[in-house]
Amino acid sequence: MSTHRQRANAIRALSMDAVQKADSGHPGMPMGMADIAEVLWLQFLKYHPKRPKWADRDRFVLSNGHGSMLLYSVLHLTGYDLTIDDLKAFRQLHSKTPGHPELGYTPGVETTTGPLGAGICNAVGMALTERMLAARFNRPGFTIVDHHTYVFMGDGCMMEGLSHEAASLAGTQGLNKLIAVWDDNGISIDGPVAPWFSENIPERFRAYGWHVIADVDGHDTAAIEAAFTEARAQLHKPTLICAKTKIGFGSPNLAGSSKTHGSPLGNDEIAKTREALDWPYAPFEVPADLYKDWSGIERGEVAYQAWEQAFSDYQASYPDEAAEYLRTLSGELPSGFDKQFQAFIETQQATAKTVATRKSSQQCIEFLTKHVPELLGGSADLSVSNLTIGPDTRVITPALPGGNYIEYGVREFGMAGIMNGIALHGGAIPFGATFLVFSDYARNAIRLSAIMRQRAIYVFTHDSIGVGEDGPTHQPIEHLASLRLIPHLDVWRPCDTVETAVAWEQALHYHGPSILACSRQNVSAQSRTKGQVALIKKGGYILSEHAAPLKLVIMATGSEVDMAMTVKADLEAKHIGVRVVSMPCFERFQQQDAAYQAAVLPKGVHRVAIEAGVKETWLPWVPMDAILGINDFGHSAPGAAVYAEMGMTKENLLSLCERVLCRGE
Ligand SMILES: Cc1ncc(C[n+]2csc(CCOP(=O)(O)OP(=O)(O)O)c2C)c(N)n1
Repeated sequence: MSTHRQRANAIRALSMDAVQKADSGHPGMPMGMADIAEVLWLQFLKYHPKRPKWADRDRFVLSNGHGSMLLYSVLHLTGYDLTIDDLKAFRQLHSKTPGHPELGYTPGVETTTGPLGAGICNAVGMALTERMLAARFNRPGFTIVDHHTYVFMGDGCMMEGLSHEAASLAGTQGLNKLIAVWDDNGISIDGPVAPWFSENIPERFRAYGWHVIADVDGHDTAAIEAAFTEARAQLHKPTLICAKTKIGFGSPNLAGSSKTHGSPLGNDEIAKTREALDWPYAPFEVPADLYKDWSGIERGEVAYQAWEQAFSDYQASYPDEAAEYLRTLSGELPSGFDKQFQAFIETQQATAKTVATRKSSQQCIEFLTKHVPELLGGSADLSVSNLTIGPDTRVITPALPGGNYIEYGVREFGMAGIMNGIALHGGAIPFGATFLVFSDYARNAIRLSAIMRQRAIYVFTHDSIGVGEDGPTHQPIEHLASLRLIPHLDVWRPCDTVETAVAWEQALHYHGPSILACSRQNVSAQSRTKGQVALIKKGGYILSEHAAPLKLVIMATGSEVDMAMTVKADLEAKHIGVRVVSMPCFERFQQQDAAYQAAVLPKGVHRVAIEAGVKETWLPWVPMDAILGINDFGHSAPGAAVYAEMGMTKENLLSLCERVLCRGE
C-alpha cells in the first residue's frame, strides 16, 4: 500500500508536468494543497467517478480555480473519465482540461471558477440547496438528501469582498454541511501577502458564526484527517479549516515563493523536485499500484448502491415525493404547468390593468410559487421594492430550512453567486432581485451564469430614470445596454403585465440566465390578439399595426412603449401610417430568421427607436440619429420631471419621427 505522501506526490508530479508541457498554468497551489486533497478524496468525499452526476454526491468546489491541475489530477487518479492524454492537453483548445475549471468540459467539475471568490459563493448556494431539499424530501427513516459541500479557497478568495458576503450569510444560515479549507500559504501573485492581507482570518470567520479550526498543518495527514472529522461533526455551523501550507511544496528552490504561483517550474527545477519528492517516474507516468490506491470507483459504487437502495425504499413508501424529487432534480417543470401559465397569461390580457411591471412580476411570482414549488426566490434587501414576496413566501432560516425564499441581505454579488450555486446543485430554480442599477455589483456572477448557461432569473426593478427622487446613483442609464452585451444572457424589458408574464415563462424554459427589467412606475396595458401574445416570445413583434399606408416603424421597450403608442396615434391622425414594434428581448429577436425580422421591420421603411437608456444596442436596427435615448446621468426629482428634463418626452419623440420622415425614401 502506498503512503499518503506518495499519493499526494502523484498530484504534485502531474500538476508540475502538465503546467510545464502547456508552458503556462499554476503549479504552486496544487503542490501545496496535494496532501489535503489526498485526505479529502480518499477518506471523506462521497463521489462515484463513473456517476459524476449522482444527485446525492458531495459537492466539491475549487474556489481558487487557478489551481485547476489539482482537481484534474485528482479526477484522473480517482477514475473519472479523464485520461492521461487529457492531462497532457492541459490548456489546449477544446481539451477537457481548460486553464480554469469550466462546467461542462470535465466530468467531476461542478462549477466554473477562476474569478476569485466565485466558488465560495457557489458552495454556499449548493449547501443551502442541499439543506432545503433535505427538509422538503427527507422523511423519518428515509434520508435521501444528505451530502456535504467542500470548498478550497486561497488568500485571493479571502481578500475578495465577495467571500465576506458569502461567508457572512452562510454563518447566519448555520450551514453546517459546508466545509471550507483555506489554503493559508501566505503567498499571492505579488509575493508574500503580509503587506496587503493581514486580518485575523480565524477571528473574522468566528465573527460570522463559523466553526473555525485554526493552525492546521496542511502537510500533516493526521491533522488534516482530524480537522475534517471535526468539521463533519458540526451540527449548527459551517466550518473553516485554516490549513498552513507551502506553495510549490517539494520544489527545493522555489517552494514558498510566488514564483511557483503562476509559472512552470522549469525543467531543471522539475528534475530536482522529482528527486526531492523521491518520485522517480517519467513525466505523466504514475505507477499502477498508485492508481489502484487512488481509485474511488469501488468505494463510490458501495456508497452509490447504498443510496440507490435507500431511494428505492423511499420510492416504495413515498412514491409521490420520490417522483417529485426526481422531477425537480431533472430541471423539468411540473407537468401541466405550461397550460396553466398560458391560461394565466390569457387572463392577464383579458383583464388588462395599468400597473408597474414590478407589480406584474409579483403577480407572476405569486402564481408561480403555487405551481412551481422548486422556485427559490430572494432579494438583496429590497423585497418590498422589488415586489418579490407574496402570501406564499416562506423565508429560509435555520429553523425553517425548507422555505422558498432567501433574504440575501445587502449582498448583490453574493446573491448572484449563490444563485449560481443553487442552479448548479439542481432541485431548485433561483430568482433573485435588486434594483437594475445595482446589477453592476453582481455583474461578474451574472456573467458566470451565462458562461455556465445556468437558469438563474434576475428580477431587476426600477429599470430607468423613472426611479425618480433617488437620483442619478439609482437611475440606470447604461445598464440595459451593458447587460445585453453579455452573450447567452436574455435581457427582457417588458412593457406591461402580459409581456412580463411571457418573460417569466421564457426565463423558466431557457437553459441560461435571464434578466427581467421591470419598471417602478405604472405603465398602460396594451391590447393584443391571441396571435400577438404568441409572438412576444420572439423578442420583437408588431404590437400595433398601421392604419394609413406604412411610413414609419417606432420601436420601443418597457415603459417607453406607451409613448410610442401615443405618438403613433398622433401621426395616424395626420394620415401617416405607423407601426409600433415592441422589443422586449433583443437577444430573442436576433435569433429569429431573416424572414420574420424583415416582416416585422420591412426594408425601406423608416425606423425610430425610443428607450430610456444609452442608444448603442439599437444600432443593428436603427441609425444613431433616429434613436431617442439618454447619454448622461439622471437627476433627483419625481420620475416624470426627470423624463422631461432628459428629453424623454412625447413631443421629442414626435419631432424625431417627423424629422426622420422628412428624409424621404
Ligand atoms: C477576481 C480575480 N481577480 C484577480 C485574479 C487574478 N489572480 C489569479 S490567482 C491570484 C492570486 C491568488 O492568490 P492565492 O489565492 O493566494 O493563490 P496562490 O498564490 O496560493 O496560488 C490573482 C490575483 C482572479 N483570478 N480573479
